[in-house]
Amino acid sequence: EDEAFLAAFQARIDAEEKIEPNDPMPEGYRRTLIRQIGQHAHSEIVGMLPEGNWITRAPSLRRKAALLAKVQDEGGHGLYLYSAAETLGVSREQMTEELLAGKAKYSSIFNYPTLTWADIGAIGWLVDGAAIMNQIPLCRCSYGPYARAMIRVCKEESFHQRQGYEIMMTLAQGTPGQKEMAQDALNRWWWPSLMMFGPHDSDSQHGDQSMRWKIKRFTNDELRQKFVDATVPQGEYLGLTFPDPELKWNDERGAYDFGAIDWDEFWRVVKGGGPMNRERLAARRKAWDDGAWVREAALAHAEKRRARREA
Ligand code: FAQ
Repeated sequence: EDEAFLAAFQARIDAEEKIEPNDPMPEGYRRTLIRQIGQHAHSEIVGMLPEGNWITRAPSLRRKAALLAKVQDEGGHGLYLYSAAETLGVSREQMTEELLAGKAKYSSIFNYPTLTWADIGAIGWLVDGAAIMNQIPLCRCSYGPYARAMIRVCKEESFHQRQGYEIMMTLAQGTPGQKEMAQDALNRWWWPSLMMFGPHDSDSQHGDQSMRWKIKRFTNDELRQKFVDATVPQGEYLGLTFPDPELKWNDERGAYDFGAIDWDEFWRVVKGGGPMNRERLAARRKAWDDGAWVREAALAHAEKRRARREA
Protein backbone atom coordinates (compact mmCIF):
# COMPACT_ATOMS: atom_id res chain seq x y z
CA GLU A 1 0.00 0.00 0.00
CA ASP A 2 1.75 3.13 -1.15
CA GLU A 3 1.55 6.56 0.42
CA ALA A 4 -0.49 7.98 -2.44
CA PHE A 5 -3.18 5.30 -2.03
CA LEU A 6 -3.37 5.84 1.74
CA ALA A 7 -3.55 9.62 1.29
CA ALA A 8 -6.30 9.32 -1.34
CA PHE A 9 -8.26 7.01 0.95
CA GLN A 10 -7.88 9.39 3.89
CA ALA A 11 -9.06 12.24 1.66
CA ARG A 12 -12.26 10.33 0.91
CA ILE A 13 -12.77 9.76 4.64
CA ASP A 14 -12.10 13.42 5.42
CA ALA A 15 -14.63 14.42 2.76
CA GLU A 16 -17.21 12.27 4.61
CA GLU A 17 -17.63 9.91 1.66
CA LYS A 18 -19.00 6.47 2.57
CA ILE A 19 -16.71 3.56 1.82
CA GLU A 20 -18.57 0.69 0.13
CA PRO A 21 -17.72 -3.04 -0.08
CA ASN A 22 -16.06 -3.01 -3.51
CA ASP A 23 -14.06 0.16 -2.94
CA PRO A 24 -10.31 -0.14 -2.50
CA MET A 25 -9.41 0.20 1.19
CA PRO A 26 -6.27 -0.20 3.29
CA GLU A 27 -5.85 -3.66 4.77
CA GLY A 28 -5.80 -2.18 8.29
CA TYR A 29 -9.17 -0.48 7.72
CA ARG A 30 -10.67 -3.77 6.56
CA ARG A 31 -9.19 -5.70 9.49
CA THR A 32 -10.34 -3.12 12.05
CA LEU A 33 -13.89 -3.27 10.74
CA ILE A 34 -13.97 -7.06 10.63
CA ARG A 35 -12.74 -7.08 14.25
CA GLN A 36 -15.19 -4.47 15.51
CA ILE A 37 -18.27 -5.58 13.54
CA GLY A 38 -17.55 -9.24 14.32
CA GLN A 39 -17.20 -8.47 18.03
CA HIS A 40 -20.36 -6.41 17.86
CA ALA A 41 -22.29 -9.26 16.17
CA HIS A 42 -21.06 -11.78 18.74
CA SER A 43 -22.14 -9.41 21.53
CA GLU A 44 -25.68 -9.29 20.17
CA ILE A 45 -25.91 -13.08 19.97
CA VAL A 46 -24.26 -13.82 23.33
CA GLY A 47 -26.29 -10.88 24.69
CA MET A 48 -29.46 -12.90 24.11
CA LEU A 49 -28.45 -15.32 26.88
CA PRO A 50 -28.67 -13.26 30.10
CA GLU A 51 -32.17 -12.01 29.28
CA GLY A 52 -33.26 -15.25 27.63
CA ASN A 53 -32.75 -16.71 31.10
CA TRP A 54 -35.88 -14.82 32.30
CA ILE A 55 -38.32 -15.37 29.42
CA THR A 56 -40.01 -18.33 31.13
CA ARG A 57 -40.17 -16.43 34.43
CA ALA A 58 -41.42 -13.02 33.32
CA PRO A 59 -44.00 -11.80 35.86
CA SER A 60 -46.87 -11.29 33.39
CA LEU A 61 -47.91 -12.11 29.84
CA ARG A 62 -47.30 -8.50 28.79
CA ARG A 63 -43.76 -8.54 30.22
CA LYS A 64 -43.10 -11.88 28.60
CA ALA A 65 -44.22 -10.70 25.15
CA ALA A 66 -42.02 -7.60 25.37
CA LEU A 67 -38.99 -9.53 26.58
CA LEU A 68 -39.43 -12.20 23.93
CA ALA A 69 -39.55 -9.51 21.24
CA LYS A 70 -36.49 -7.77 22.65
CA VAL A 71 -34.37 -10.90 22.76
CA GLN A 72 -35.48 -11.74 19.23
CA ASP A 73 -34.45 -8.24 18.11
CA GLU A 74 -30.95 -8.85 19.48
CA GLY A 75 -30.74 -11.99 17.37
CA GLY A 76 -31.76 -9.93 14.35
CA HIS A 77 -29.07 -7.34 15.11
CA GLY A 78 -26.49 -10.10 15.24
CA LEU A 79 -27.57 -11.31 11.80
CA TYR A 80 -27.41 -7.83 10.20
CA LEU A 81 -23.99 -7.37 11.68
CA TYR A 82 -22.64 -10.72 10.48
CA SER A 83 -23.91 -9.75 7.01
CA ALA A 84 -22.21 -6.36 7.24
CA ALA A 85 -18.94 -8.08 8.21
CA GLU A 86 -19.32 -10.57 5.35
CA THR A 87 -19.18 -7.67 2.85
CA LEU A 88 -15.54 -7.33 3.95
CA GLY A 89 -14.62 -10.82 2.84
CA VAL A 90 -14.98 -12.91 5.98
CA SER A 91 -17.61 -15.63 6.40
CA ARG A 92 -20.05 -16.05 9.25
CA GLU A 93 -18.66 -19.57 9.83
CA GLN A 94 -15.15 -18.15 10.24
CA MET A 95 -16.37 -15.54 12.70
CA THR A 96 -18.35 -18.10 14.67
CA GLU A 97 -15.39 -20.46 14.83
CA GLU A 98 -13.22 -17.64 16.18
CA LEU A 99 -15.80 -16.88 18.86
CA LEU A 100 -16.09 -20.52 19.91
CA ALA A 101 -12.31 -20.89 19.98
CA GLY A 102 -12.13 -17.92 22.36
CA LYS A 103 -10.18 -15.84 19.80
CA ALA A 104 -12.86 -13.26 18.99
CA LYS A 105 -14.15 -11.05 21.77
CA TYR A 106 -17.68 -10.08 22.72
CA SER A 107 -18.79 -7.40 25.15
CA SER A 108 -17.67 -7.93 28.75
CA ILE A 109 -21.15 -7.00 30.01
CA PHE A 110 -22.71 -10.31 29.00
CA ASN A 111 -20.50 -12.25 31.37
CA TYR A 112 -22.51 -11.21 34.41
CA PRO A 113 -25.44 -13.26 35.73
CA THR A 114 -29.11 -12.19 35.77
CA LEU A 115 -30.14 -13.02 39.32
CA THR A 116 -33.57 -11.39 39.66
CA TRP A 117 -36.33 -9.93 37.47
CA ALA A 118 -34.99 -6.46 38.29
CA ASP A 119 -31.86 -7.36 36.29
CA ILE A 120 -34.04 -7.39 33.17
CA GLY A 121 -35.05 -3.81 33.96
CA ALA A 122 -31.46 -2.80 34.68
CA ILE A 123 -30.16 -4.38 31.46
CA GLY A 124 -32.71 -2.54 29.32
CA TRP A 125 -32.12 0.75 31.09
CA LEU A 126 -28.33 0.63 31.48
CA VAL A 127 -26.94 -1.89 28.99
CA ASP A 128 -29.19 -0.87 26.10
CA GLY A 129 -28.74 2.75 27.19
CA ALA A 130 -24.96 2.37 26.94
CA ALA A 131 -25.31 0.49 23.64
CA ILE A 132 -27.34 3.37 22.15
CA MET A 133 -24.83 5.98 23.33
CA ASN A 134 -22.11 4.01 21.54
CA GLN A 135 -24.16 3.16 18.43
CA ILE A 136 -25.78 6.49 17.53
CA PRO A 137 -22.39 7.81 16.36
CA LEU A 138 -21.80 4.53 14.50
CA CYS A 139 -24.74 5.50 12.23
CA ARG A 140 -22.20 7.99 10.81
CA CYS A 141 -19.39 5.43 10.56
CA SER A 142 -17.37 5.77 7.36
CA TYR A 143 -18.15 2.20 6.28
CA GLY A 144 -21.55 2.26 4.54
CA PRO A 145 -22.97 -1.19 5.37
CA TYR A 146 -22.14 -0.84 9.09
CA ALA A 147 -23.52 2.71 9.27
CA ARG A 148 -26.78 1.71 7.59
CA ALA A 149 -27.26 -1.36 9.79
CA MET A 150 -26.87 0.84 12.86
CA ILE A 151 -29.84 3.05 11.94
CA ARG A 152 -32.42 0.31 12.38
CA VAL A 153 -30.54 -1.25 15.28
CA CYS A 154 -30.64 2.08 17.16
CA LYS A 155 -34.38 2.44 16.67
CA GLU A 156 -34.91 -0.98 18.20
CA GLU A 157 -32.44 -0.36 21.03
CA SER A 158 -34.34 2.75 21.97
CA PHE A 159 -37.52 0.67 22.47
CA HIS A 160 -35.44 -1.77 24.55
CA GLN A 161 -34.14 1.02 26.72
CA ARG A 162 -37.66 2.29 27.41
CA GLN A 163 -39.00 -1.16 28.27
CA GLY A 164 -36.13 -1.57 30.73
CA TYR A 165 -36.62 1.83 32.32
CA GLU A 166 -40.35 1.14 32.66
CA ILE A 167 -39.63 -2.10 34.52
CA MET A 168 -37.31 -0.16 36.85
CA MET A 169 -39.97 2.50 37.38
CA THR A 170 -42.61 -0.10 38.27
CA LEU A 171 -40.28 -1.77 40.76
CA ALA A 172 -39.03 1.52 42.22
CA GLN A 173 -42.62 2.62 42.87
CA GLY A 174 -43.63 -0.81 44.19
CA THR A 175 -43.33 -2.50 47.59
CA PRO A 176 -40.19 -1.95 49.71
CA GLY A 177 -39.05 -5.42 48.59
CA GLN A 178 -39.42 -4.49 44.92
CA LYS A 179 -37.59 -1.22 45.39
CA GLU A 180 -34.79 -3.09 47.11
CA MET A 181 -34.57 -5.47 44.15
CA ALA A 182 -34.28 -2.51 41.76
CA GLN A 183 -31.54 -0.96 43.92
CA ASP A 184 -29.64 -4.23 44.09
CA ALA A 185 -29.77 -4.57 40.29
CA LEU A 186 -28.44 -1.01 39.86
CA ASN A 187 -25.66 -1.78 42.34
CA ARG A 188 -24.53 -4.81 40.37
CA TRP A 189 -24.96 -3.46 36.79
CA TRP A 190 -23.69 0.12 37.11
CA TRP A 191 -19.94 -0.45 37.01
CA PRO A 192 -20.03 -3.21 34.36
CA SER A 193 -22.14 -0.84 32.20
CA LEU A 194 -19.44 1.84 32.42
CA MET A 195 -16.89 -0.79 31.36
CA MET A 196 -18.82 -1.44 28.14
CA PHE A 197 -17.25 1.69 26.64
CA GLY A 198 -13.82 0.07 26.73
CA PRO A 199 -10.51 1.05 28.35
CA HIS A 200 -9.50 4.65 29.07
CA ASP A 201 -8.44 6.51 25.95
CA SER A 202 -4.82 6.31 27.07
CA ASP A 203 -5.07 2.48 27.01
CA SER A 204 -7.26 2.21 23.91
CA GLN A 205 -5.09 0.43 21.41
CA HIS A 206 -7.25 1.09 18.35
CA GLY A 207 -8.88 4.35 19.37
CA ASP A 208 -6.75 6.95 17.56
CA GLN A 209 -6.62 5.14 14.23
CA SER A 210 -10.35 4.36 14.33
CA MET A 211 -11.07 8.04 15.01
CA ARG A 212 -8.91 9.08 12.03
CA TRP A 213 -10.74 6.60 9.81
CA LYS A 214 -14.06 7.88 11.22
CA ILE A 215 -15.09 4.40 12.25
CA LYS A 216 -15.40 5.84 15.76
CA ARG A 217 -16.69 9.42 16.10
CA PHE A 218 -16.09 9.77 19.83
CA THR A 219 -13.48 8.25 22.10
CA ASN A 220 -14.28 5.64 24.76
CA ASP A 221 -14.01 8.18 27.60
CA GLU A 222 -16.14 10.76 25.78
CA LEU A 223 -18.98 8.29 25.30
CA ARG A 224 -18.69 7.01 28.88
CA GLN A 225 -19.02 10.58 30.18
CA LYS A 226 -22.05 11.25 27.97
CA PHE A 227 -23.64 8.07 29.30
CA VAL A 228 -23.06 9.03 32.94
CA ASP A 229 -24.45 12.52 32.34
CA ALA A 230 -27.59 11.17 30.65
CA THR A 231 -28.21 8.33 33.11
CA VAL A 232 -27.67 9.85 36.55
CA PRO A 233 -30.79 12.09 36.39
CA GLN A 234 -32.81 9.05 35.27
CA GLY A 235 -31.64 7.11 38.33
CA GLU A 236 -32.42 10.04 40.60
CA TYR A 237 -35.91 10.23 39.15
CA LEU A 238 -36.35 6.57 40.13
CA GLY A 239 -35.27 7.44 43.66
CA LEU A 240 -32.35 5.01 43.47
CA THR A 241 -28.75 5.55 44.59
CA PHE A 242 -25.74 4.93 42.36
CA PRO A 243 -23.07 2.70 43.95
CA ASP A 244 -20.40 5.40 43.63
CA PRO A 245 -19.71 7.77 46.55
CA GLU A 246 -17.60 9.97 44.25
CA LEU A 247 -20.41 10.57 41.76
CA LYS A 248 -21.03 14.31 41.88
CA TRP A 249 -22.09 17.10 39.52
CA ASN A 250 -19.15 19.31 38.59
CA ASP A 251 -20.41 22.78 37.74
CA GLU A 252 -17.15 23.88 36.16
CA ARG A 253 -16.99 20.95 33.76
CA GLY A 254 -20.76 20.87 33.25
CA ALA A 255 -20.58 17.10 33.78
CA TYR A 256 -20.61 14.47 36.51
CA ASP A 257 -17.38 13.42 38.17
CA PHE A 258 -17.29 9.73 38.97
CA GLY A 259 -15.10 7.24 40.80
CA ALA A 260 -12.35 5.00 39.42
CA ILE A 261 -13.31 1.97 37.35
CA ASP A 262 -11.87 -1.37 38.47
CA TRP A 263 -9.77 -2.14 35.38
CA ASP A 264 -8.47 -5.37 36.88
CA GLU A 265 -12.02 -6.66 36.89
CA PHE A 266 -12.55 -5.38 33.33
CA TRP A 267 -9.52 -7.19 31.90
CA ARG A 268 -10.24 -10.33 33.90
CA VAL A 269 -13.73 -10.49 32.38
CA VAL A 270 -12.49 -9.62 28.86
CA LYS A 271 -9.89 -12.38 29.08
CA GLY A 272 -12.42 -15.05 30.02
CA GLY A 273 -12.41 -14.92 33.83
CA GLY A 274 -15.79 -13.29 34.46
CA PRO A 275 -18.56 -14.96 36.46
CA MET A 276 -20.38 -16.31 33.39
CA ASN A 277 -17.73 -16.54 30.61
CA ARG A 278 -17.61 -20.33 30.64
CA GLU A 279 -21.39 -20.73 30.63
CA ARG A 280 -21.86 -18.23 27.82
CA LEU A 281 -19.36 -19.90 25.50
CA ALA A 282 -20.64 -23.35 26.44
CA ALA A 283 -24.18 -22.27 25.47
CA ARG A 284 -22.96 -20.96 22.09
CA ARG A 285 -20.95 -24.13 21.48
CA LYS A 286 -23.96 -26.29 22.26
CA ALA A 287 -26.15 -24.25 19.87
CA TRP A 288 -23.51 -24.62 17.14
CA ASP A 289 -23.17 -28.37 17.69
CA ASP A 290 -26.92 -28.94 17.96
CA GLY A 291 -27.39 -27.06 14.68
CA ALA A 292 -24.81 -29.14 12.79
CA TRP A 293 -27.48 -31.39 11.26
CA VAL A 294 -29.29 -28.37 9.83
CA ARG A 295 -26.12 -27.12 8.12
CA GLU A 296 -25.35 -30.62 6.83
CA ALA A 297 -28.91 -31.14 5.58
CA ALA A 298 -28.90 -27.76 3.80
CA LEU A 299 -25.61 -28.61 2.10
CA ALA A 300 -26.84 -32.08 1.08
CA HIS A 301 -30.03 -30.53 -0.31
CA ALA A 302 -28.07 -27.95 -2.32
CA GLU A 303 -25.80 -30.70 -3.61
CA LYS A 304 -28.76 -32.85 -4.71
CA ARG A 305 -30.35 -29.93 -6.57
CA ARG A 306 -27.10 -29.13 -8.30
CA ALA A 307 -26.64 -32.77 -9.37
CA ARG A 308 -30.25 -32.88 -10.65
CA ARG A 309 -29.77 -29.65 -12.63
CA GLU A 310 -26.61 -30.98 -14.22
CA ALA A 311 -28.08 -34.39 -15.04
N1 FAQ B 1 -15.74 -5.93 26.25
O1 FAQ B 1 -8.64 -0.28 21.55
P1 FAQ B 1 -9.97 -0.44 22.19
C1 FAQ B 1 -24.95 -4.81 22.47
C2 FAQ B 1 -11.42 -4.76 23.73
S1 FAQ B 1 -23.89 -3.56 22.99
C3 FAQ B 1 -14.88 -6.74 25.62
O2 FAQ B 1 -10.57 0.73 22.84
P2 FAQ B 1 -11.99 -0.40 20.10
C4 FAQ B 1 -26.43 -4.52 22.47
C5 FAQ B 1 -11.30 -4.33 22.28
O3 FAQ B 1 -12.08 -5.17 21.45
C6 FAQ B 1 -22.26 -4.28 23.15
N2 FAQ B 1 -13.78 -6.30 24.98
O4 FAQ B 1 -10.97 -1.10 21.11
C7 FAQ B 1 -27.18 -5.41 23.37
C8 FAQ B 1 -9.83 -4.45 22.05
O5 FAQ B 1 -9.47 -5.83 21.90
P3 FAQ B 1 -8.93 -6.49 20.49
C9 FAQ B 1 -21.53 -4.44 21.85
C10 FAQ B 1 -13.59 -4.97 24.94
O6 FAQ B 1 -12.54 -1.45 19.22
C11 FAQ B 1 -27.77 -4.89 24.51
C12 FAQ B 1 -9.25 -4.02 23.38
O7 FAQ B 1 -10.28 -4.22 24.34
N3 FAQ B 1 -21.28 -3.18 21.21
O8 FAQ B 1 -24.48 -5.84 22.14
C13 FAQ B 1 -14.47 -4.06 25.53
O9 FAQ B 1 -11.40 0.79 19.45
C14 FAQ B 1 -28.49 -5.70 25.38
C15 FAQ B 1 -8.79 -2.56 23.38
O10 FAQ B 1 -9.89 -1.63 23.27
C16 FAQ B 1 -20.25 -3.00 20.36
O11 FAQ B 1 -19.49 -3.91 20.10
C17 FAQ B 1 -15.59 -4.58 26.22
N4 FAQ B 1 -16.49 -3.80 26.85
O12 FAQ B 1 -13.16 0.14 21.07
C18 FAQ B 1 -27.36 -6.78 23.10
C19 FAQ B 1 -20.16 -1.65 19.72
N5 FAQ B 1 -14.02 -2.81 25.33
O13 FAQ B 1 -10.08 -6.41 19.54
C20 FAQ B 1 -28.09 -7.60 23.98
C21 FAQ B 1 -19.13 -1.57 18.63
C22 FAQ B 1 -12.87 -2.92 24.62
O14 FAQ B 1 -7.77 -5.67 20.05
C23 FAQ B 1 -28.65 -7.04 25.13
N6 FAQ B 1 -17.79 -1.57 19.15
N7 FAQ B 1 -12.61 -4.23 24.39
O15 FAQ B 1 -8.58 -7.90 20.82
C24 FAQ B 1 -17.12 -0.44 19.56
O16 FAQ B 1 -17.65 0.66 19.53
C25 FAQ B 1 -15.68 -0.59 19.99
O17 FAQ B 1 -15.22 -1.83 19.48
C26 FAQ B 1 -15.45 -0.50 21.53
C27 FAQ B 1 -13.96 -0.76 21.81
C28 FAQ B 1 -15.84 0.87 22.02
C29 FAQ B 1 -16.28 -1.58 22.24
